[in-house]
Amino acid sequence: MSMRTATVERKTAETNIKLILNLDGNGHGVIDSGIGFFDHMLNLMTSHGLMDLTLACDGDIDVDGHHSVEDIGIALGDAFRKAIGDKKGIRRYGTFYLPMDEALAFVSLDISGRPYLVYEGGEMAPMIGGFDTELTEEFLRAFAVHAGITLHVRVLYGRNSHHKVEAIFKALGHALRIAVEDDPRVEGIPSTKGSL
Ligand SMILES: [Mn+2]
Repeated sequence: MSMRTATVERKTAETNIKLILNLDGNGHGVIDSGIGFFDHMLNLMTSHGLMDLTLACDGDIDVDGHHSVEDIGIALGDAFRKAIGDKKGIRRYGTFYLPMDEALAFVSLDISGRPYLVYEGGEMAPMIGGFDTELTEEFLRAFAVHAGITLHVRVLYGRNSHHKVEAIFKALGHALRIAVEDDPRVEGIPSTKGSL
């Protein structure tokens, strides 16, 4: 299988994003979203997902982080959908529980072509550094819709908001890695309908 890569450039009045994604990478991130904590999260997702991600976002963070985080979700979802291509030979499903100290996150996803997000993050502090915590859900929705995946995310328990969000992004990386993995026993597209 050749490297599954995609490049996305997306420019609006609110954000200017350049992104290169390689699903068959080694976990290398070169990430500048404009928001330090969000860089930390995207680096973790990249590292634990064993993808390579180069990302630069010049956004209107003088307003707040909303446009940048949501638009990065859109661009990353578009890149994922382009990179995964015809979905031949992949495992399709990925599920992972990830502990981060006292917090436990669960991510289960299906590279289905049917975008859906179920998000149960629970209560968190409103801000983590310069990151609005509620933008976690906005990122996940934008990513799921544009990637064309069914995505379920839940924080089962925990106390520290940094740990909870970190557990989500690490779990997402692992679940994506499992789902995109080449399975030599899968013949063609892994669906009895013959398409995803
Ligand atoms: Mn951390």
